Amino acid sequence: MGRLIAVSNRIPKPNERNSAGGLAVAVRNALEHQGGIWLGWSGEVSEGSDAPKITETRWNNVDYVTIDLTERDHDEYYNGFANRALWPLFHHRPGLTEFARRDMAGYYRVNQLFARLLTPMLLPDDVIWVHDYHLIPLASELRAQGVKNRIGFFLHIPWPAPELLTILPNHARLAANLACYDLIGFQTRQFLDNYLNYMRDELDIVMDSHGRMEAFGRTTQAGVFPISIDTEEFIRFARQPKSSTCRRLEKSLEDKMLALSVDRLDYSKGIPQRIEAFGCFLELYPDYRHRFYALQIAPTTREQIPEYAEINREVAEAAGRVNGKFGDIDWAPIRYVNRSIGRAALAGLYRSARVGIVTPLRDGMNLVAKEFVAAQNEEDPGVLVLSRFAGAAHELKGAIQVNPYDTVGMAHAFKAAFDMPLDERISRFRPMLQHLCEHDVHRWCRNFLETLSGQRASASLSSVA
Ligand code: ADQ
Repeated sequence: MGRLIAVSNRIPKPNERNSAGGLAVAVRNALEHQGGIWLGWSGEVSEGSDAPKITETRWNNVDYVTIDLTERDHDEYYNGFANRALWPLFHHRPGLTEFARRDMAGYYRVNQLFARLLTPMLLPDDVIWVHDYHLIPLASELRAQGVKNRIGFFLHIPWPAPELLTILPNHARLAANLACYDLIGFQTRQFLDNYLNYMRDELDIVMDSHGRMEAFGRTTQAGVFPISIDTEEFIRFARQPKSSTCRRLEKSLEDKMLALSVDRLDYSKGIPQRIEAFGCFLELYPDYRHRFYALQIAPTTREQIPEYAEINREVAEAAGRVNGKFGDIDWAPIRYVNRSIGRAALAGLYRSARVGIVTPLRDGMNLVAKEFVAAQNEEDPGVLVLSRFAGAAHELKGAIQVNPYDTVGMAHAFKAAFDMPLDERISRFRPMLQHLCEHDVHRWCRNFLETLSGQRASASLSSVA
């Protein structure tokens, strides 16, 4: 087998082992095993428009190649087309979608830059794996440079329903760009179906029973590859002696129950809606006053984008409103922490919580839901309240599933979660943990790469294969 070439918008630092998430660990393991290259943006923005600065670091059999973006590229490609057009639209928020032709041109320009940089580094039997919505056109740019290697793409976020995709002026070009890959991976069957329905209805291209289709003179294959976590590692983290953060939290809870939410501060995560649902819960069930704390951990992300400043304000206001209305001199229901927490400490916090509340309005997968389950104490597990619109809902059937737009429904679900007896908590938890032990991120990585390199006859077409 040839080398593996991974390409993603951001890449982890080569020696940053403990802080890297499951995805970074799994991709890095595969890279170290096969040897290869990981190419991505350095996270730095260079001033002026000189030739981009490229940095190469070799570490454990892998070349990490990063490139700085110019201010203009950063504005148009990253903040613009990727995060103000594709991200909101793919999360079904057309009202937040800002489409500018200038940004689209920047998006294609940066993809072309990545392709030009990568092409001379490639050997004929290298296998290329491209990640996420920032880089949809990369295969078509590589093909334009004459690259014949096998190229796979995994979309971490949802693929939208066809009628929403067609809002994008360049929808046909984008869908055709995707067809330049040999393998296209989606998180769920629903997102795959959205893509296939678009291809059938708009372009008259139909998939066979193996997930293959003939499109634009080549054969491409699509499948479902639900991403997961490094389950074993997370279980280990959660069983370690409690961190000082965790001890401080537990002390501050006194005898009250903890409902925990952990998200990036993003409008797709449903954070203000969830806080309002706690207000509704206290209105409907006043007996629960003084009996729990709802802790929301949500570090700011993408702060240069106006919609993210807005969500920051909305969350702070919602927390203030609910605390003002229902709080007392010695208790306030909502605790809001606007910063990130390390992975090992996070595992301990999940384990301290009676309820995990993961209620995105729309989410490709949501790894927090899986981490919460893996971190639980088998003898006394907490309850997961999970949005039906998270990709994870297709797998975690033991969760209490909710509609995050239904405030009253969520309030009832919080009550059911707080009240759930131990035997029911255990019977819901066990199959979920078993599923996560069998379907971890390493299996996800293997499945994708074996399908891409042709070692598996066909791609899986379901979330629970
Ligand atoms: P994200 O939208 O970033 O990822 P998610 O899957 O929930 O969302 O989280 C990714 C990682 O970030 C998790 O390991 C989690 O622990 C960590 N994280 C989130 N909030 C944190 C916080 N407050 N403090 C510390 N760590 C935090 C995108 C898609 C998802 C998809 C992933 C992977 O939007 O749907 O699950 O990619 O494919």
